[in-house]
Amino acid sequence: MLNPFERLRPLPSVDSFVESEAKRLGSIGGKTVKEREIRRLKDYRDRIEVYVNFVRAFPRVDELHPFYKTSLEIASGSLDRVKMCLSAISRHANMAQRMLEKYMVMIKREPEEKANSLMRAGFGRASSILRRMNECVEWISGVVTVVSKGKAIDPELPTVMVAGPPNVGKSTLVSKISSARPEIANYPFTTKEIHVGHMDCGVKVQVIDTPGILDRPDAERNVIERKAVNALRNLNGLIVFLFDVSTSSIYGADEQLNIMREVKSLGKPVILAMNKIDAVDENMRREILSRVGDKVLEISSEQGTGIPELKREIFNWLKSISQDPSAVLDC
Ligand SMILES: Nc1nc2c(ncn2[C@@H]2O[C@H](COP(=O)(O)OP(=O)(O)OP(=O)(O)O)[C@@H](O)[C@H]2O)c(=O)[nH]1
Ligand SMILES: [Mg+2]
Repeated sequence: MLNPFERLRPLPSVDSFVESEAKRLGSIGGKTVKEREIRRLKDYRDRIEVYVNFVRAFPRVDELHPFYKTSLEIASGSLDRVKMCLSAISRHANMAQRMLEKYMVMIKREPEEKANSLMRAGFGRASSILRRMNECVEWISGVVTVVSKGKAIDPELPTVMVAGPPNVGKSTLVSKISSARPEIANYPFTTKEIHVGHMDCGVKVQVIDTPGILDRPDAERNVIERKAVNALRNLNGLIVFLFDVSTSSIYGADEQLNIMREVKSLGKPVILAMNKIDAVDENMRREILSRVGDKVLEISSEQGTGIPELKREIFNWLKSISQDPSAVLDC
């Protein structure tokens, strides 16, 4: 499945739409005056379809996969407002079209000398109806600009999600094990979007780079963190949780362990790995090892240490969920 918003394009604002249609009128002729004025209104009616088609092409909010539904909620701030605006656009576009049809009938019935003024009255009334939806048109166009650019994530593919606090080396790891090439930099929140790449383990595996998350309640999380939490909550798969155990780690063991607990509470399979083992802070390493309880890999995403073991764990997980384990080859 592709990003369901991928094909949507922002709408023209009503003002620019009306203005460009007004300019077109002069180029529309007809054999008689009546025919010309009717053709002008018909042209306008047909072009209003751009708004009707937009609403038709917009995925049904309640039928979206939870991951994409939440992406829309994060981008828009309110799914109710999305629904309200879609219905307002559809309603006003339809009303404007009906109004134009009414005037077309009137032009047909009335004497020819009234045709031009009726055309202008119809054009004006339909345009006023459209203007009432302009706030929604501009707002939803902004939302569409954001969501249409979202990476195409397939909720049905086997998925490995790399998660953890900011700056722990998630993007570095994703770029080592998959085709994704996310930006890597030595500051928190370098990754602001969900990125996706693939790895070939005989079967195609989707690898997701998530933004960092901080140790704080959901309600206090910023938009970037919410994108990560959305992927972790709403996509099914294996989570690779990274700790930064280097001497330059920004976060202490407590914060990192709290975030790990939150991620584990999602109830998905989790592989734990201490990253940056090449620049290890021994105290941090020992503290995390002793407090985690579970198996923890020791890796250096940058230098490749421990990556074969990590891939082996991914391979084992993949085999365990596969309907045809013999199709799973080394990752
Ligand atoms: N020494 C060492 N540095 C690493 C390792 N992995 C990543 N780094 C460095 O850590 C910094 C952060 O790396 P990123 O991969 O951008 O970290 P991230 O977790 O994706 O960061 P955000 O997207 O900001 O959350 C960069 O300067 C990397 O070069 C490692 O294994 N060892
Ligand atoms: Mg990153």
